[in-house]
Amino acid sequence: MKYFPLGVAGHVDHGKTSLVKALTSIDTDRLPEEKRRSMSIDIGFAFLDFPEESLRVEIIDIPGHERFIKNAICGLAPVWGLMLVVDAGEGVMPQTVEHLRIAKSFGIKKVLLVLTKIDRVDQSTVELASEEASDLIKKEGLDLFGVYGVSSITGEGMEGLRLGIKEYAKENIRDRENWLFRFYIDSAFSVKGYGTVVRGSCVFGKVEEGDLLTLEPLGLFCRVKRLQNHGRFVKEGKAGERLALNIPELEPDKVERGYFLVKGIKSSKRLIVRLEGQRPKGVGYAFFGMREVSFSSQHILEDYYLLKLSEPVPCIRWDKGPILDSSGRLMGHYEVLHPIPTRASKRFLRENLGLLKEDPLQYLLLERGLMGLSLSDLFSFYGHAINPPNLPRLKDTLYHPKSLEELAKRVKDILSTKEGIVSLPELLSRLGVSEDVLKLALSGLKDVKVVEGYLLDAKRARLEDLKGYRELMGLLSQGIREERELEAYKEYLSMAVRKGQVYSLGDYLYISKKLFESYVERLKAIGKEFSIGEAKEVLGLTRKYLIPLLEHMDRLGITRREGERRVFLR
Ligand SMILES: Nc1nc2c(ncn2[C@@H]2O[C@H](COP(=O)(O)OP(=O)(O)O)[C@@H](O)[C@H]2O)c(=O)[nH]1
Ligand SMILES: [Mg+2]
Repeated sequence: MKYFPLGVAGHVDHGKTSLVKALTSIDTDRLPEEKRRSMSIDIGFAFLDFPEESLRVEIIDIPGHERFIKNAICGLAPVWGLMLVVDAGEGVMPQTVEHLRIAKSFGIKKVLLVLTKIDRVDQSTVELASEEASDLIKKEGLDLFGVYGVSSITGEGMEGLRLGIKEYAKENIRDRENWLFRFYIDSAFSVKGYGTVVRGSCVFGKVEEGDLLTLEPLGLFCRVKRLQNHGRFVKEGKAGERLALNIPELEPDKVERGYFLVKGIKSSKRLIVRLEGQRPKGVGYAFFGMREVSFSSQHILEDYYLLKLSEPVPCIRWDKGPILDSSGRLMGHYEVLHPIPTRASKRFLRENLGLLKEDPLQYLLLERGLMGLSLSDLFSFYGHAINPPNLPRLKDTLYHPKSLEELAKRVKDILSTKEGIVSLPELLSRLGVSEDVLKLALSGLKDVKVVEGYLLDAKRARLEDLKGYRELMGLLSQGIREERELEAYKEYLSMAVRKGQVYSLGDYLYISKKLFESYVERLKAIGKEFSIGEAKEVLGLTRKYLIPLLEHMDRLGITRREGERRVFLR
């Protein structure tokens, strides 16, 4: 089954609730006060099935009275389509315009226009209203899907509208099932035997029995026990669907309209946004889904602002919503560029705004620097998983190569002022990074090593300060050693070789420079040349060690082999 949330909006008394009832047989005015005043106060819910398409259109009936603009905003927050209802006899009225703008502010692009009460007026009046409303839609920068004239009393035009709704839903349905779960709560109550139930709209992703969710903005964890769609138990719910979730762990009085249930979307009290329309002076109010949050703003450049919110919101990139002033007047809308910024300095934001617009991944890597960018933050930013790019990485954290290069450079600078050796804990606290990040940054540098709690530049450091190094040199000054005997000193051995204090003779044999030189001296005592037998006698070495030693002397240009003898060259 696919779901398509459709908002039914328009001026008060233009026939929205009657139309929904005519289409679905559901009366969305359920409150006693709504019955008494025969006027919608709160949002109402119904559905229209198209079994042949496995499609359920989830209808939200929006109250039209100007006093209930905030309820109208809540009703339009989760929809993917707008059915704009205009009384054919009355034409466009203030809330016709207002609802259209609210829907647009949430990202609606195409509108299905319905002219109601055609039983009361003649054809030319219907056409006039149609033209007026169509012009409005275009003027507001929206597209018109189609115009449908209906009467909820006589049923005229209803079948055509039903088919229109089906086509409209198919055309505008969003593929959001595989996104991270986000749910807008519109009410919470307690049911005997079940405990807390929250009702609302699933706008992204999927949810199933047993899922662990986070209630925002409180940041509470809670588990879903059961789910219903319009009174019918279901195993899972998905994007576009209206759901009641049984969450026994939550107290119903903890939950307010507009709270979110999310899975994997992080909340933030700061957002980088583009603002369109008028900007409220001083404190402004923005709707994030059904939640109204006050904010102050700091200008970055052009239409771009940093919003500081009074409470955290779980946003993703490209989220949109309306902005109101303190008297509840619609001012314009925001569009989120960055839902979880960690850097807020004006200079950084100004310098990198272009990057944030064009290449958000590079921006995130730059912004996070040596903190790294976790995949969970990356997915939360977009609202869905993406293939992580090929970058330096520790487990699930990505790093900008440039940040690591800069770190490596800083380390080198520090090493150069410290004679090539610095205590690791001191270095880490000075740099404010973990050992793993440091090692990642230094992985390309052959000479820089971590040993015995020190970071050192093997070429420059006084290796004699290290206990292990002294032990190794002790072993190597006693005689030629095989590599397997030096297993415990691997790190030191490679440094000593690179520093030229130990020679590798090949065949996995090593000798200290000092011992090597003393062997050379002893051989020189024989004369200008010597035989292998003489060398064996003087040095007391087996052929296994002697031959590689002599060959190394040849390589260094100390001797030259002439048959069975060697001649000193210097
Ligand atoms: N004649 C006629 N009256 C209608 C029609 N649709 C709604 N009405 C009446 O218009 C009034 C307002 O309708 P309602 O559905 O509550 O409007 P809403 O405020 O937009 O939900 C009610 O008295 C309805 O009976 C229609 O198609 N024809
Ligand atoms: Mg109504």
